[in-house]
Amino acid sequence: METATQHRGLDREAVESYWKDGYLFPLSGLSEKEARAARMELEALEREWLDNGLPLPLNTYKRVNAHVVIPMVARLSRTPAILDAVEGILGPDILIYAAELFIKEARTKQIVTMHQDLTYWGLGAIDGMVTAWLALSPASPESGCMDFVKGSHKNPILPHEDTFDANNLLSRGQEVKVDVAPEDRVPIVLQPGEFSLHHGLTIHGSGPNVSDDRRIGVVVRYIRPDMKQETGMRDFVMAARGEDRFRNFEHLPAPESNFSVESLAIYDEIRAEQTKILMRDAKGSSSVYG
Ligand SMILES: O=C(O)CCC(=O)C(=O)O
Repeated sequence: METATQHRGLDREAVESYWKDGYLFPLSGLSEKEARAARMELEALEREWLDNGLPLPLNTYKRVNAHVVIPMVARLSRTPAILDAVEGILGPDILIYAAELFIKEARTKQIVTMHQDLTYWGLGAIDGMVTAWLALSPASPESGCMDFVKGSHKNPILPHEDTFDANNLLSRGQEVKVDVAPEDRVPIVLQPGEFSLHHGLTIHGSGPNVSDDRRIGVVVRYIRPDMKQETGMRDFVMAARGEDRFRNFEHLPAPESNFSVESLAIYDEIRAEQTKILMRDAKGSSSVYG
């Protein structure tokens, strides 16, 4: 396990707490005003593009690799305060591995079963990946905020079971085969503009949104450039900060306009490659992967 040697944007205590617990929150990413503006921009995009002839459902683009086709997601993935905190964990060289919008509409049954992110990604049980979850609306137990299990990142990748449940926001509906006691679930309450960080092995999940508002999370996975795709298949990143001296991943351009022809073509290529990695050995199919 890493130790607290780097701490730009995070003090030593915060870095130590991340490595001890496997997560850190709440951290400030955007002001309330900036978070409101980002939510308005997203909701304008949803109105404009919901029924606008996209090759795949809008929800697929939002849920997987949104940074490839939506400039605001690429921009939010490079939010300076988030990168400063990530730098405290990963060091100065940071790549964006994935960015996703995890949205639960008001009063819906969608959940995320307890899981470890790194299970199917082919990157191994690594310390060099951290996820930032940025709230654009209140994340609370009522709205279905994430729950983390403290210290669970010290486990290896544990066995998971695929459920392919339609109410599960995960691609395979995967669930870790471990009983998590309700008292071991730490609710990650965030106000709009705040974010949490979690380790790729931290066991986490979230319940349904029983509130009257949408629960909107911008979820960005950052890696150090020395990480590798262990399956030997092609894999992709977008530059965030510092340098990539390893070139273990193919670099993607940040999109310049929403769903441009070029970015949609890149999106399809990545989706086809990542489906091979993420859905390998799957016994069912996913609505977001092929
Ligand atoms: O948004 C959620 O409820 C879960 C997100 C998640 O699993 C993740 O960020 O790794």
